[in-house]
Amino acid sequence: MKAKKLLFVEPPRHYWFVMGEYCPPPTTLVILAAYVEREIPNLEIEILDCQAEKMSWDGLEKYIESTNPSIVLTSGFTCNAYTCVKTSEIAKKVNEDIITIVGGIHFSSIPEESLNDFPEIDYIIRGEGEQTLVEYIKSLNNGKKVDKVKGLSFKHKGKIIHTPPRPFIKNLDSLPYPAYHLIEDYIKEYHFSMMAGKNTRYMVLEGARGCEYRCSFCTQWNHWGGMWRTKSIKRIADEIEYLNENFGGVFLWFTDDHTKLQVRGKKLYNELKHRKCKEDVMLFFQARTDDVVKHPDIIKKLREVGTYWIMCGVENHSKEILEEYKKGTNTPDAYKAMKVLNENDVFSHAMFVIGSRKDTHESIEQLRQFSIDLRPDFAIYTALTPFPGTIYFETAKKKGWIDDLNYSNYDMAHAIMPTETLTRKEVQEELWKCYQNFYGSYRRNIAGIFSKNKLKRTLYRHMAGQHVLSKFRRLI
Ligand code: B12
Ligand code: SF4
Repeated sequence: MKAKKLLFVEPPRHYWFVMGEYCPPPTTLVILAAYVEREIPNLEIEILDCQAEKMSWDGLEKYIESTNPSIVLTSGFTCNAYTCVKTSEIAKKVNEDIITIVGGIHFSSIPEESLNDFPEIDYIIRGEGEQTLVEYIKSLNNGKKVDKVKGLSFKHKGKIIHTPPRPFIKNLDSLPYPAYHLIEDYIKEYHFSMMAGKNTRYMVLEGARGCEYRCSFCTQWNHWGGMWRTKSIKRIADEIEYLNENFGGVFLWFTDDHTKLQVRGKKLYNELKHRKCKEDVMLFFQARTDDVVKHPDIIKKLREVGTYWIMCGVENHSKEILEEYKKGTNTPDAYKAMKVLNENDVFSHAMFVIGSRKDTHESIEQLRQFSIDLRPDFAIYTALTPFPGTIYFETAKKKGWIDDLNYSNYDMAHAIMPTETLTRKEVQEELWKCYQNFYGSYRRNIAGIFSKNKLKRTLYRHMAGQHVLSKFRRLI
């Protein structure tokens, strides 16, 4: 069989209630589709975004029936991996001959388990997807055996085959621009109400892949081979300009897990400062607290070229817990980082994790107090989640700590494990108390709702309007 038509599907999904109402572009799919489009020009390629189309599972089935693709492809991480399985199941129901392919961190981390549990998945593309996907299609279309393609997992005569891992792409600038042109009809739908307002166009772009740190709860470093690769600064600035000028992208969220201000911050400022788009865009980055602290001057400069929002993984106040997480940061840096962001009018977003084995009612209470003392504009509390592919997952599995094996709950809002002294239910309750403590404060809410800062006003109205607290309460 030859592949003539590829259908990339962003399935119907639940959004993450903590961050309210949003519709994200299917970033992974536009990145993959662009590469295939360039490398195999005669292929018909389509991206169906069920979220933007507001299409149900029934609608998806009818769509697949009417378009008859040769291959259906989906991407997902742990909490939404089931939507990839369901999409593959529907494709097979419509036509058994449709080839189903999935990829991403979750499936790459547990290919064996996934192929055993879900016979509707034909292939898992592990790790970096672009080259493996193209080689797979070329092999298929040239009648060659696919077992020579690196980075694939599949079942053959009842046996699971994992081909050797694929080396990573050396130069990320060699990747084409994401194929937003394939989803042009949907573009007006992409927004992130809480972060930028319903009418501000939200797009996601990639400046780098991977991370050199080794946090025990994080999947990213492992997925990307424990290294950090960046596009050139010129290329990053060109992409910002491209999305802004061609597709009206304004709120631009960088996927980069480790921004590395030290290496790229100043250069990015120099590259953007002469470009007109800097006045129109709102850039969102993730940064480590130690990186922010070392470079207050760069934060100031990046603010001048459109950086509105920086998210820092503060994680915890306790030295022992930070060590357990192998985070390599400390609390003095957390205080300084929030101060640097606040002083430079960059919206400060701090992430916290509760539920370490050593956590007690008292230690979580201390974390709550710490998170208030830090004075971030926005605090998000999460439950320690043993994502497949993390060091934590392996340990937790071995020691029998995992209480909830339903991956659709692995969204960091559900408690998955107890601690040494708290039950899972108590961890869930503590999580609710964290939000209650930060967002239930009458004084802070009034100050937030009437803040001079537009982002802060939008955020506090969202927290009140979306009933985030009561949604957390319901999880207990
Ligand atoms: C942008 C983003 C979001 C956005 C929008 C995401 C979206 N479009 O749905 C928002 C803010 C909404 C979001 C929400 C959440 N997110 Co998020 N998010 C990201 C982020 C920063 C970028 C994703 C991205 O586009 N990456 C770029 C692409 C190119 O990388 P990629 O998907 O891995 O794809 C490559 C390969 O993996 C492979 N591949 C992947 N899929 C496929 C499919 C096929 C067919 C093939 C061939 C290949 C292939 O090829 C690609 C190119 O090489 C990632 C971190 C990261 N850097 O990836 C976190 C991340 C995916 N999010 C994460 C989490 C936990 C969440 C939330 C639960 C909330 C939270 N606590 O942060 C919610 C869940 C939402 C939901 N219910 O679905 C975790 C997932 C961990 C895990 N193992 O499950 C990540 C990894 C962050 C982290 N550091 O841990 N997220
Ligand atoms: S949590 Fe952040 S710093 Fe730690 S490994 Fe993951 S991406 Fe890197």
